Amino acid sequence: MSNLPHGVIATYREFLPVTADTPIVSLHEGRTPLIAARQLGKTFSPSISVYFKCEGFNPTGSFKDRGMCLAISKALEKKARAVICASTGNTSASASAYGARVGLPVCVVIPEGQIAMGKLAQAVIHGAKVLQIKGNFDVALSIVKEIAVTQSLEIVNSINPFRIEGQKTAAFEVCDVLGTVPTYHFLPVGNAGNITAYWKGYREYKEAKRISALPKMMGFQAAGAAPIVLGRVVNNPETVASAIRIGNPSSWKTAENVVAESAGTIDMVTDDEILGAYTMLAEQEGIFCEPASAASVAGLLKMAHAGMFQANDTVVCTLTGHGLKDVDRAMAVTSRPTTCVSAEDVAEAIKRWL
Ligand code: AN7
Repeated sequence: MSNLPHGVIATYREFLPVTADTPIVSLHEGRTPLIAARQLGKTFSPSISVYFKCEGFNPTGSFKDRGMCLAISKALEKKARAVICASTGNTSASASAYGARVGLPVCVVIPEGQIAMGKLAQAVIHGAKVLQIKGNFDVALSIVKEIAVTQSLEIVNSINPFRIEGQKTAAFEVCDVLGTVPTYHFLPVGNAGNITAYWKGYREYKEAKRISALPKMMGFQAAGAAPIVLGRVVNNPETVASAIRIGNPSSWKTAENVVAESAGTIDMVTDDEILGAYTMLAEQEGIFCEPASAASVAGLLKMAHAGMFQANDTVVCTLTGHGLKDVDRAMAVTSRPTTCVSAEDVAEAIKRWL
């Protein structure tokens, strides 16, 4: 075993609220790749650098693991009897895995039929108590908030401040790997916890003099689920990006502050733009992310077309979750059906294809 610390708590301990008494849980989250774009960027400006922060490489396939390891560690420290969350899928997958790792019971409350099958499978296989409700994420979260109080359970949604603390480590990694700070940081926005976390991370790194500037934070909601952009709660949010089908984000006000402080923006992209970016990433960059993640890249393309970038800008897009979470969507968007041929016709089929 190498002596390098593994997991975000061990790596960034000095920036995190842990003590000698905190039992640390880790599944080796973090240190996800920052992959330079091959095509994207060149199409609209040869001199800007675009990178993808591939959070789908985390142990349960999404960025949630960074915050969940800390939230579960702190739940253990205070000897919680169980944890609970509402989820559009990834939070429940992550909570279920980290809970299983330490033997802490996990209950997840999810909108019935609205979460990607891979994520549901994760909660099930890790042994969580899965409660599906007829109602969307916002309804699930309000129920969870109530029950957490009446039944004294620990909430591990991003209203739990330890989630944000853990997630800010992604900003540290971006700076550590780039050796500087990006000009712009693009990411999808649902509850707005992650944009809040990145901004906290960048600010703390600047205070610690690890970086000397701050990026502009660029958050993108799906057009059918864009309460922050519209300035009002969306009662029936709708989007193909099921992870961000959220109508009343928990960190709404904080996200508005992030945008104001960083001179960034929160804007929206249509489902068509999201799916366009999703397939483009898969076909031209070799990166399979889930639809919600592609909202960051759809946002980048939207801003590029509006002429926002200047020479030598560095842009990071966070790809929040892995494409394998939602294979149904991948099969539904492709215009290339698979072909069935008899074994003896394979050679001929290849000749015709090339
Ligand atoms: C892939 O799992 O809210 O703006 O319950 O799974 O921090 O909410 C997921 C959110 C982006 C939005 N990309 O992040 C949940 C949940 C993916 C996500 C977001 C989510 P936030």
